[in-house]
Amino acid sequence: MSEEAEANQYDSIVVGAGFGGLYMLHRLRKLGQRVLVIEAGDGPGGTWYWNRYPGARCDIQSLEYSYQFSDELQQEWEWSERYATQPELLRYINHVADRFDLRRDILFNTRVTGARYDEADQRWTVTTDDGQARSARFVIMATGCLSSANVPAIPGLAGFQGDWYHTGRWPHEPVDFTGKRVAVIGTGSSAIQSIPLIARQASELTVFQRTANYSIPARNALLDPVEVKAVKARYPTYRAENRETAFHADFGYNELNALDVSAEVRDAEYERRWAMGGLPFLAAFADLMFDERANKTAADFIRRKIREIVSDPATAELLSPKGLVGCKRLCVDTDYYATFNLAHVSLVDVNADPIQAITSRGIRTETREYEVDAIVFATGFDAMTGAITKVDIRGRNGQRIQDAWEEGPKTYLGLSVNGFPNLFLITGPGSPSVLTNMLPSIEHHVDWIADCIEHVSSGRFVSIEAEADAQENWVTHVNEVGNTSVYPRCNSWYLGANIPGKPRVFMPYLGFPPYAEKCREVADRGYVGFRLIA
Ligand code: NA7
Repeated sequence: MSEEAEANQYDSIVVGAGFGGLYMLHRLRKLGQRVLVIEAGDGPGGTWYWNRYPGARCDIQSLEYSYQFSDELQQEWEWSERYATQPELLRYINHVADRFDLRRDILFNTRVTGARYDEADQRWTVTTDDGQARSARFVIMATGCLSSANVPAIPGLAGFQGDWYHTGRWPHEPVDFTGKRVAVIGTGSSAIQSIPLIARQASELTVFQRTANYSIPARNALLDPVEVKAVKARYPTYRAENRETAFHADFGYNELNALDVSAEVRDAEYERRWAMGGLPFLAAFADLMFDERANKTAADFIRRKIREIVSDPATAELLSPKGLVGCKRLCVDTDYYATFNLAHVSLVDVNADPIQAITSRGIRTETREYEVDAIVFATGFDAMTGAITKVDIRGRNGQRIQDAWEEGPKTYLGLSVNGFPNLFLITGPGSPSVLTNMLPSIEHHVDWIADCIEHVSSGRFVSIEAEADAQENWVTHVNEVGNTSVYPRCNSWYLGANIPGKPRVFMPYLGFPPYAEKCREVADRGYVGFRLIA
């Protein structure tokens, strides 16, 4: 083999240098592997590299949305706020990359375009947009659940004379909207975080809403050093306790059911959680995500709050979601609803007045044209599968992953796909991923994958892949469990409902902590449900 060909041979190639890819590299290096991480951006960070829109901030507390694999790291890093901003998260990720000397094995500014499994030599050939091909025994997709930006196909965008942005592909330089007329399309989490800040600069802000969303005040604040010290004094225990909860986070889960207590007790608990702020609102009662009548009590409470905050009754009504709370990802905001009390901010219901086209001057709905200087698409992502199916992945017999997933994603444990040997997914569809605090979920997967690769590489096996039966059973199980909850009853990105033509399948697995137990048991029993080829 020529020197050049040899240089392109790796034990593992990891796609993506976000939280998942960085920790995967760290773990695989410890196995003595030759690893390459390939990253499209010019720095590490994944989600937190791309989502630089105003107000971008994590909705999980920073003391928990951080790595726990190194106690030194979690002890030495000082978070400044309860919910970290995107710049602070990016600083943290860069610090991790430096502290563990990760950059030397990351190829930046390079996008993976294809990965083809060669059955003859049982290796993957990974191709990139620079025309290069590299070979690896294992490929790990650390591509993130919310990374394939969705810009809706509204006719006319190319002819728009102003500037346009997608929240998930925000420029690296700050964007100044001072004195500008701005349109925001979408009212999901990214919109809800950015709208109050855009409104501070824009001369006019028009928000185009398709579905109103529930949002809870963040109550963000500087972290209290006394609280930080208390958590750090028992950090590993704190983390272990949180791993015993469904969301893998310190939400103060209440074991009581909303329907088993009086309306007064219920409202007092909702008031308490509203004052506390953030996602723990949904942990107010144990039955909120499992019983529609219970869920309605929480939804009614939030709708009441919206009516109290928003002065114009018609706007308040429009901002009040009609469906269940939480079955679409709950949002966390700072002054979102109150922003609609500002005279220069208005709301357009695109259901009543659909967007027809983007013109050179703005947005044309059925009834009128809105002239604007800038359009912000806060229109979300092709979630959970988009970043994987964008890559031309071909497994055994040249089978394309797009074809294997034609009816929706099929995996075993969200980690492996039948027909795609030695390919692993970090927080893939069929795993708890987006229904949890992503950081512990990522670490759980990376640890499991690293142990599995160590097992396969111990010499006795050349490859591992999900068995077809185990995969079918897992997909059925994920759906059955999902159907015990209210999650599949909304048009959310959990179901792919936001992307025209995407099969409607509930993709994440509602299953921690038993899921972690299941993964452990599968490995302990010699990777039951996987086909290991010697
Ligand atoms: P989301 O939550 O998917 O929100 C996207 C928003 O854009 C949502 O309100 C959509 O309405 C709206 N949308 C999408 N396409 C259109 C079109 N064609 N016309 C009008 N409105 C549209 O993405 P985010 O980036 O806000 O948040 C993603 C996650 O990041 C979030 O859940 C947190 O976990 C962090 P729809 O609801 O589909 O009717």
